[in-house]
Amino acid sequence: TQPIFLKDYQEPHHWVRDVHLTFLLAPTATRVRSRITFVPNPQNPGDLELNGEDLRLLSVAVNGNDVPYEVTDTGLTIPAHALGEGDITFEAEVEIAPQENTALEGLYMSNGMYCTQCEAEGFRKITYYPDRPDVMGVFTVRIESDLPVLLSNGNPTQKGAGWAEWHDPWPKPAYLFALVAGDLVNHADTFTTKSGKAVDLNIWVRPGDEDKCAFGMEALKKSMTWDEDVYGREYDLDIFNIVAVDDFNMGAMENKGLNIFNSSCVLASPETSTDANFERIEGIIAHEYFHNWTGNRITCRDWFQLCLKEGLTVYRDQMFSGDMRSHPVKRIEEVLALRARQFREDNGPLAHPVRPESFVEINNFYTATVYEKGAEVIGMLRRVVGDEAYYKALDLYFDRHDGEAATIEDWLKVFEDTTGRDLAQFKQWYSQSGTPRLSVEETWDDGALTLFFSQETPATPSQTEKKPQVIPITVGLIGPNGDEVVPTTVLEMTEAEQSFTFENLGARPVASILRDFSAPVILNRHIDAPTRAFLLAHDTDPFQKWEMGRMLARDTLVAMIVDGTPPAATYLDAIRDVVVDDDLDPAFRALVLGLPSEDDIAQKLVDEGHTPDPQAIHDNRNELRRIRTDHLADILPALFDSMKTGAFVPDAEGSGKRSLRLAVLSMLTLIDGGAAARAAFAAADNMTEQAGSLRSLLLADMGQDALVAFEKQWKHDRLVMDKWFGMQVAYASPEKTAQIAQTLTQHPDFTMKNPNRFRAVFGALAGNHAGFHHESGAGYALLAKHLIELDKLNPQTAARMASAFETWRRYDPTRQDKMRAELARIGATKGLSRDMTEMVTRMLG
Ligand code: BAL
Ligand code: ZN
Repeated sequence: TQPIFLKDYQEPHHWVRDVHLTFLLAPTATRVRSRITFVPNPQNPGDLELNGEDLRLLSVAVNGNDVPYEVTDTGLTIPAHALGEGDITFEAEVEIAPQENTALEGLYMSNGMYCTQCEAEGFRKITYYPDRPDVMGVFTVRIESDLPVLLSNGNPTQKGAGWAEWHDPWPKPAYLFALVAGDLVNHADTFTTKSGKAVDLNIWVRPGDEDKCAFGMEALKKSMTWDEDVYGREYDLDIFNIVAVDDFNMGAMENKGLNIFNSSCVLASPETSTDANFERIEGIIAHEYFHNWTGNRITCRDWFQLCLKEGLTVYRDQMFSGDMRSHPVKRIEEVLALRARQFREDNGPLAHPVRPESFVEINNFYTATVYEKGAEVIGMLRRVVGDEAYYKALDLYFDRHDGEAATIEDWLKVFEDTTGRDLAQFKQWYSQSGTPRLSVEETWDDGALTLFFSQETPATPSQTEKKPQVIPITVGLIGPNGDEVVPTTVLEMTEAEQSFTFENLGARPVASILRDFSAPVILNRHIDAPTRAFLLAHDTDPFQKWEMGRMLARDTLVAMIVDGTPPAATYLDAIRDVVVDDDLDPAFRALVLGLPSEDDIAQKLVDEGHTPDPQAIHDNRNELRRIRTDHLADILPALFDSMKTGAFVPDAEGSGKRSLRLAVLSMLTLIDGGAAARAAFAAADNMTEQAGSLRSLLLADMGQDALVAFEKQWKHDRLVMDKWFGMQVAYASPEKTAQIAQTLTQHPDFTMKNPNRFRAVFGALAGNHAGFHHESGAGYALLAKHLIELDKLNPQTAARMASAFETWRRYDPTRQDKMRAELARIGATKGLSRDMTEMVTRMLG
């Protein structure tokens, strides 16, 4: 459990040229034969060092001969003196037991199917190999098994009864290796690239799921076209396979030519998937496909550079989703997610830079900071250099680094070379953790409006001193009559304090600041509620328009909680004006109706010097829901009816209408005794309406009958049942939350071995703020108990879910003691994984 450091990076002693693998598949005794050509690295001569874990070694040879070697728990080393001169042919045979692999890392089994997950360091559980991303080789794979479908990376070369061979011509690191063997059926299609190359496309699923593949296939073809049109990137193999697997730690994995997906992130049908599921599936299919260039053709030199591929690929999938749907709606959703996960991380003991400088277990760094803040950094870079330079720099990146394992330095250098700019200060976004606080004051002087900005980043673990960052601040000005007098302008802040003046203005305008959320910062700006309401009504920037409604709601809630101030008419009327405005996109109106989450309010209270009381936050938020409902009561029934959609189409328009309709339904449920929600539940012909009406009933504590009916209808469908497990915990009242979660763990369909099911129950428990933080401490104890159990089976998923405790310092001493005690209990468990040990240590640190 010693940390490793970015500063200690060294090239390997040997590079790999080619790799031949033969798999003789058997559940408890799979044989893996390898023949690997190693090329000595003249820059760093030394022993041949191979990683390997949980392998039974059967034989080793170098250039056909026996050699001395040393085997430990973590690898195999052959001393330099035994290697001879020149290239080395290394051969080995090992035995592994995929059936016993519950960690879902390396080669494992899921419902009788063999499947791999090698990122980040899973390949070392398959055979001895230099399992590091800078070592790239050309793989040829032979699979022997009676199962009908045998897949690996690259193109199929030969097959016969009980065997198949694959060859991947593109050199790749081991983390992109994949193998699948199973009784699978495919949804097939084809795609012709811009240069006329025909590509076979397949989505492989278990029999019975073939009717849930069409949407994913369309998303794949759209992604392929988009990457050609927008980034000039074509696909580079004859075949592209996607496989759906039920037991999977992540959402999906970009293995070269053989993407493996958590079935929840690819299977979709109107009856079983919500609009949010469809949107997520489209985004993840795109994300994994886009990795073919940003991740696979150009990979990372070492795991510290993870954001090089993830930040860029998230940024690309966000652009794609905006193009496919609605940019404003997508941007608001991105910011909601960023604040909920990344700001929360940045504000607590797990804060780390976008490019971490040390880690114990890399699996713990697949975080919102690396992914989502990593994408925000690219958005800022683009804003700073401009669109044209952005695409030029990307072209240069692909030209210069194709086939390489690159670094953030390489990435920034292409921007410097394209623009002539010095990006040294900008680079701090990769090294400095914490969310900058940006404050603004303004003065008006004879036709000139001056904005004074100051920035400060609070101390984070192991980083007490912070330097000023480059912050692109987008500003527009709105005149008193509501017309825009200055369109969006990018101000580039580089100092701790800096002012910008707009001159020759007729009358004092209202500034709209941080349009489109141009930087991942917390903006402190004191403007009164009427000014916020004015911007909510008149801002031409949809993000800021939404943000003003959000701020009004947040300030209203904080005032209710802190000193019992009732909601002001300014807020209630402003919301009403938006909700009835038929010129506005229904999806946008639904977002404006959304209230800040209880977790958001807790953090805001901390920022303002208060200790959050989860029960008070919950009660006041419910009270505000009731007050708003009364204020809008006369318009709700008609609005609900007018947002009814016809045949289900999972596009932006249909999903927008349904989201407004369901937001209205949850208000109606507070005044009609649940009549409309029960009727909608009974009549629903799609999962969006069915789950949405069930949610309304659960939130009003009237969902019992509907839950029973839902279970009866969907018992056979594991993905829908994940919703059933999750919703009743997510929307339970605080005093019942832990008990409901506990009872669900006794349900015959609950299993610790399926990450989706575990997350359904325990992710919902952690996400139910008032329930998890109930004063009894029952939520903390229940989660800790199950994390300890899960850690024995699947450390990666257990450790990630432990971040539920990352906010422990926010709360009162009694809750702090309880949370700390549970963390300590986890930490004291015998045989705790490296993953979990690191998480607990950092959280208590
Ligand atoms: N590379 C891990 C899964 C993903 O980010 O696509
Ligand atoms: Zn990714």
